[in-house]
Amino acid sequence: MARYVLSDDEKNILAGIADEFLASHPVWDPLEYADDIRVEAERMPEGVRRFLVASRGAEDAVIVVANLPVAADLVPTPPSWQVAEKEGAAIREELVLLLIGSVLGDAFGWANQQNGRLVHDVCPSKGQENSLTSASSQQQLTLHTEDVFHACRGDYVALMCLRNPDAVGTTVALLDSVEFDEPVRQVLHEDRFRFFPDDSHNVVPQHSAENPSALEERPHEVASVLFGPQEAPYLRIDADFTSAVPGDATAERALNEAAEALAAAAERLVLSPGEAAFIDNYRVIHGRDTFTPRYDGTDRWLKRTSLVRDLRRTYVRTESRSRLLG
Ligand SMILES: O=C(O)CCC(=O)C(=O)O
Ligand SMILES: [Fe+2]
Repeated sequence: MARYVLSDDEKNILAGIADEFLASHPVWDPLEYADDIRVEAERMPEGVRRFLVASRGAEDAVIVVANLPVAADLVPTPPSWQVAEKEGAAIREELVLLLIGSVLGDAFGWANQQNGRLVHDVCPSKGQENSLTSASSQQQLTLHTEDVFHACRGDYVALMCLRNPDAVGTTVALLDSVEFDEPVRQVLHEDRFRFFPDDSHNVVPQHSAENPSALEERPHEVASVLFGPQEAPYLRIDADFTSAVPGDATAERALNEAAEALAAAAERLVLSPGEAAFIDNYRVIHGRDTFTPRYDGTDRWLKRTSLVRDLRRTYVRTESRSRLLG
């Protein structure tokens, strides 16, 4: 894990850049402003920029930046992302996340997730306690590759913490920390697995405990779990939304083994307010521990976005010149 803690001076400079940007762009439209935000990021203090560029080059598994500015008078944690969107909650923090993230990659969103917003809210929501989405709380969020189903998923999932009063852990498991036996490793490198859209994407048919077979009907990709350089592979896996192709018992065993080995290797990262983690979505899977939601405005609250290293590869793949996929 690579970590950089801004000095208070650096924090104030970053807050100043964000305030100036918002004063000159009164209507917050991050999809529209993403390129301008990268230009402004050049004004950030050199130390943090050098750190981010070096970490990107080294492909550090988890990149953490701490002591980022968070408003002293932060509004109460919204009860859902829908309310956060309606109220424009914590916009300056969204901008700070995009400023830092722009050094690592291009932010993008999904048309069918959180209403096509570029930056999402992660907060517990009533009725979602046991869902398989980030709005859950009382159910463990299984280790996953973010947006495992899509070839254009992010190179990084970016999480910035605004509140975390009960020190709830984000779980991370590094591919580098596990070793697979040879036959299993080889199977994981073969196109014998199906990757389905998760429940945070507003896809039909809706999937739930009552309707598990709905997952199978969702459009999906068939690909390998491990890919890229044999000596230092990348991975995609989400035990809840990945399965072997029908009838392939060997692939199914390999998948279960991989999920178990990664779960056993999981570490805990407790994000504090003002701390952002950029999780390498090709080398690390992540999830979250359970917690008891408060629903009184003091709950855990993160801002989230996804970053690709080069959006133009996405344009080629999706045949659409858009930061919004799907
Ligand atoms: O809440 C967390 O720490 C992680 C949630 C998550 O997996 C996500 O927002 O993508
Ligand atoms: Fe996630």
